[in-house]
Amino acid sequence: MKLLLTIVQDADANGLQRALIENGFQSTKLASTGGFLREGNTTLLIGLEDHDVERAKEIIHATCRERVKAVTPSPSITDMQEGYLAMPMEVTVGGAVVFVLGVEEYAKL
Ligand code: 2BA
Repeated sequence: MKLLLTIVQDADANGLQRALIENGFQSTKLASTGGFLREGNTTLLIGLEDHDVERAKEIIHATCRERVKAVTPSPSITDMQEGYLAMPMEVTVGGAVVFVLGVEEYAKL
């Protein structure tokens, strides 16, 4: 058995959960925050059989879109004192970041 720890953008989360249910996969949705953008994102825990991993990854890939986000880094105090202006930059986020973890045991107690 495997656990797909799947980080997606909030805008894709409901559609992905719906697509997973339609294809017979269970998932648990957690609110999370990205370390770089410090914006909310969504982490889905998806427990499945080994032979279903590729099918689930296809569903994730088909559902989650890449988006370009504009970010303006917060200047440090030194930067502000020296009059530097923070330059906006663009980062491409998503579609999804997926960690495939081995599951030692799955129990409902
Ligand atoms: P964030 O950490 O908020 O990162 C958002 C996007 O910013 C990333 O998109 C990436 O394109 C960019 N980025 C991240 N760190 C950067 C840096 N040091 N310099 C320039 N750009 C940077 P994704 O790669 O699609 O990641 C989306 C979210 O997935 C991340 O949100 C984070 O919550 C999670 N994630 C990605 N890689 C991870 C990892 N190795 N471990 C844990 N979480 C991860």
